[in-house]
Amino acid sequence: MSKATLFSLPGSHPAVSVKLMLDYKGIEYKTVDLMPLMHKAVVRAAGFPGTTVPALKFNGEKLQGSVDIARALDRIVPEPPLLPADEEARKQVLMAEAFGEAELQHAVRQILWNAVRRQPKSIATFLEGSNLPLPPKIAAYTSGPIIWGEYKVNDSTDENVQANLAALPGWLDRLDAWVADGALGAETPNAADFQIATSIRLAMTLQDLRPLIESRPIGEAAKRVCPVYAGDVPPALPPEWLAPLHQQAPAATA
Ligand SMILES: N[C@@H](CCC(=O)N[C@@H](CS)C(=O)NCC(=O)O)C(=O)O
Repeated sequence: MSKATLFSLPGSHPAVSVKLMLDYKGIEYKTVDLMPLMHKAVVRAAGFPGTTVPALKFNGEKLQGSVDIARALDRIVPEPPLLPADEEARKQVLMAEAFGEAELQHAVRQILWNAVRRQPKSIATFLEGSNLPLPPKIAAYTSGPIIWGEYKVNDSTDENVQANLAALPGWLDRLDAWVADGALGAETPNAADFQIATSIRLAMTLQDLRPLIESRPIGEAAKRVCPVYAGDVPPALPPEWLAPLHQQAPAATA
C-alpha cells in the first residue's frame, strides 16, 4: 500500500485528529502543510470535492472530513479498529464523535480565532513542527490578513464566542461524564477520543482556558491521546466572558 498524503494547516485540530488515527493504525503518510485560506484553492486543485482540511489521499481515494476519513480508515485498514465491536459501546462512541465534530470542533475554532485576533503575535506559536515553507519576514507580513480572514470565514464574532464560552461548562461536564463511563479516555482509544482530544488540546493552547480544563478528566484524557499540540495564546479574552467557566471551577474540583 502506498504512502498516504495528508493535506493540513498548522494548528488544524481535525487534521491532527487524522494524524493520530494514521499513527494508531501504523499507516505511513507525509503531511503537506498549506497556508491558511490559500489552502482552499490548493485542496480543490488537488482534486478534492470540498475546500477543507483534513484531506487525505490514500489507497487511490481522495478522502475529506475527519469523520469520513475515520470510517474510510477502518474500511481500508481494519486493525486496530477505531470503533468498538460491542454495539452499545459503538453507538456511544459515534454519538460522542458526532458531538465533537459538529459542535465542539467549530466552537473551539471560533474561540481560537477571536483570541488570536486579540493576540496576533501568538499565531507564530502554531507553526512549531509544521513544514510550511514560510520565511519569518513573509510570515510577519501575511499574518494580519490571515487572522482577519480566518476570523471572518469562521464567523468568530464576539457574540458567537461568548455563546460558545457560556456553553463550554456544560460541554466539559458532558465530556467528563463520558470519561467516567469509559466512552472516552479508556486504555484503547477510539474515534471519539481522536476527534475530541484535539479540540480540547486546541482550547488548552489558550492561557485563558488551559487552567480551567487541563486537570479535569477530559483534559487529562486529551493529553494522553494527544500528548503534543503546538500553540500558546496569552490571556486575550475579556474576563467577563470567562465568568461562566470560573463559576464552575470550584464545583468541578470539589
Ligand atoms: N468538520 C470538518 C471541518 C474541517 C474544517 O473546517 N477545517 C478547517 C481547518 S481546521 C478548514 O479547512 N477551513 C477552511 C474552509 O472552511 O474552507 C472536519 O472535521 O474535517
